[in-house]
Amino acid sequence: MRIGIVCYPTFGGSGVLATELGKALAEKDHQVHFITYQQPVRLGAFTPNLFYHEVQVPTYPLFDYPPYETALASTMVDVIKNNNLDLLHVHYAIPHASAAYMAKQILKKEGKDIPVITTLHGTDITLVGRDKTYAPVVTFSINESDAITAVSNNLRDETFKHFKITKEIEVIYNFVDVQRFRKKPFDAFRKVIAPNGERILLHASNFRKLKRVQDVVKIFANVIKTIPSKLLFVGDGPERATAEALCRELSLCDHIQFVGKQEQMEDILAIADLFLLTSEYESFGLAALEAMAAGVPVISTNAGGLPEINIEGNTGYMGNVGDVEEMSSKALKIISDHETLLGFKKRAADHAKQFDIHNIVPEYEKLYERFL
Ligand code: GMT
Repeated sequence: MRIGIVCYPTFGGSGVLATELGKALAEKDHQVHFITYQQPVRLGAFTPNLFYHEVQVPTYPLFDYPPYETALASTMVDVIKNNNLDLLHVHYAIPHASAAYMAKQILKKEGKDIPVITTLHGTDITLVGRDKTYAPVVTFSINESDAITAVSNNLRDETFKHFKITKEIEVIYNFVDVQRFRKKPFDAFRKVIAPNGERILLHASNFRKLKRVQDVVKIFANVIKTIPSKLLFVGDGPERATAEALCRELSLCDHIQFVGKQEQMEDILAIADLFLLTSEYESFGLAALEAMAAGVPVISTNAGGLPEINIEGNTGYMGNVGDVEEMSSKALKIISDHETLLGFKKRAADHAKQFDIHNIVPEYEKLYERFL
């Protein structure tokens, strides 16, 4: 098949998932064309069957806001026509689904019917998409897609709750390449972070408000009172400064490191003992799934789709949003005792296998085949 993939090229979960999907499809001999404004961060080195088309957005003194969506739709038309694509798969509704609708209409006039599949990822529905500034266009373009998928049952339900959707939404869970995340810890790296054998706690995100990163610091402050430990923050974003300020306020700077955006998550996860995800909402929580695949148990909130991947008392534990005390005591339950920790690590790794790339990518292929 010849497939166009449209996504955000950044470190966000939707872009990561879309990129990994494209790479997996290319390995299975499909021809994959990424259409984005920048090379996706996880795309890596050149691979046969993988193509990248950059969306150029010319500026003009008249434009306070250069019309990205128009440039995107035009690039879609160009790439679909010149590469004779069979279908277009857009990740994250805004503005990808509406640009795809526009491209589809243009191509229809020229006699080509291009099926459009829209995958909903989370904030395109629960936060940004619901804003009345965007909602009419989001609703319309989702309904005009030939197929709609959501990354969890929770996101599917949220979409029906907040938008007048007239079509079926199919749930295709996010996936992880289990093989890639099953890495042996690099001892020298572990020693640098935790020189005295301390437990290593980890949080990775884009530090948006909704991640509640201050709760991560507060949980760590409770944990370190009982268990010698270190906390690693991976990623960057608007709330990083607030989290750093809280570390200083609580005199925890010697035990917490902010390492910024990192591409080799598997190497970092390999040395971690516990992953913390304190979000107010996660449609799925791909970062938590990657942690589990690396054998790292998860303490998370029970918001959104997180209970669909983090199994209470099995792969980790959950707490209500903001309930720092509950999440702290559950964190201690996991890491206080070596045998208990090993049990959680093993079960987390085993559970992640059901979301393995080899199980989920065929679901997308089956969906695509329906439109050929
Ligand atoms: O969580 C973010 O801030 C990034 C966001 C995105 O759109 O890139 O992630 C969303 O999509 C991921 C991949 O499907 C999910 O794993 C995340 O849970 C979801 N984020 C939210 O729902 C907040």
